Amino acid sequence: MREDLKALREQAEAGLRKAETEEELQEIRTRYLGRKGLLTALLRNIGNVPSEERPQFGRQCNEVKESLSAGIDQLLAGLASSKREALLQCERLDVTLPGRGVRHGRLHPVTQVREEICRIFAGLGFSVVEGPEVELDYYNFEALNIPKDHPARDMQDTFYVEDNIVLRTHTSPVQVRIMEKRRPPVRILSPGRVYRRDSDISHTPMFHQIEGLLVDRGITFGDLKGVLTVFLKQVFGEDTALRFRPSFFPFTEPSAEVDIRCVMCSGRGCRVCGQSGWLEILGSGMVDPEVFKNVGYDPEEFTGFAFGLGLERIAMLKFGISDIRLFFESDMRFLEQF
Ligand code: 2NL
Repeated sequence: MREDLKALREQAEAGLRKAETEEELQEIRTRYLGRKGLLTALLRNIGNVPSEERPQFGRQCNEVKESLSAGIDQLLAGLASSKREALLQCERLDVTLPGRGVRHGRLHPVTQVREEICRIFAGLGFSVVEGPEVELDYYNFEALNIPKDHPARDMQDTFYVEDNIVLRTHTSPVQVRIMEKRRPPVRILSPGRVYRRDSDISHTPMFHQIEGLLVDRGITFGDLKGVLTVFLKQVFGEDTALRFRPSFFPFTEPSAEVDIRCVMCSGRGCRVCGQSGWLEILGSGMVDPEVFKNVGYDPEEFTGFAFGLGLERIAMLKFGISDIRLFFESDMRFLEQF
């Protein structure tokens, strides 16, 4: 083999051994086998080769060309297959793995209790009404028979926004507003946030209340007892014993607090019921005639009863929770239990 062809072959083979990428291999192909490549040039100048060596030189050139081309193709194929192999490795997917669980949300315990109570009263013909949390002094106090200098204002420490504007301390003002607008019969339930300046293990400055109001001709204390009995037995169980105890509210007369037999100790006496065997659940009473006069109802024509309860307290008793502040800490470990 002529020296120039031999040198070219060795140079090209050394290049192939060093090449690591597809680009480098394509470059070698172009450099030696391209239209302006080195081997092509050698063949083009075959005229300079003595005529008796030409056939052999031509054949050898073609052999080098074939072997070089085959070498390049083989290396390219090798690169392509290891690239594919790497891709398969990193895209590997185990279809037999169990799926990732979807974490379900759930209703806050206070929401659960609110919905349950609203559902029970909906069954008794009550409809849900709502109103402002920032309320006029008039609707929160005056209209409910609690005048400015009345000692009852001390019963519920109030957040004042302005002179005559407060954060409502109960949801009764919503019911007053409804009575101003509608003639009896009225059967309403007003759930919502209320605010009092109070904070300890059983009080938070904001808590949730539900009040109910029923007004019609001929409504008696017997209706109050009947409706609240049906309601409390549905929430706490048919066998729950009840107790109606005389009480006082400026907006009802007579007034009664309703107790249930302690859900923790069944009346034997425990820490939750303060050894009394009874739990205070709600306040209630026959709507005071003064309140009716304030909304333009004739107390000689209409009577009615009203009641109010704290939702957190009900939820604490229902779920056995001992600290009211847990409801407002958004701790998932607590909330996920209900
Ligand atoms: C309690 C006591 C009560 C009422 C709320 C009421 C509303 C109107 C007229 C008369 Cl518009 N009364 N509401 C009556 C008695 C008791 O709530 O301990 N709440 C947590």
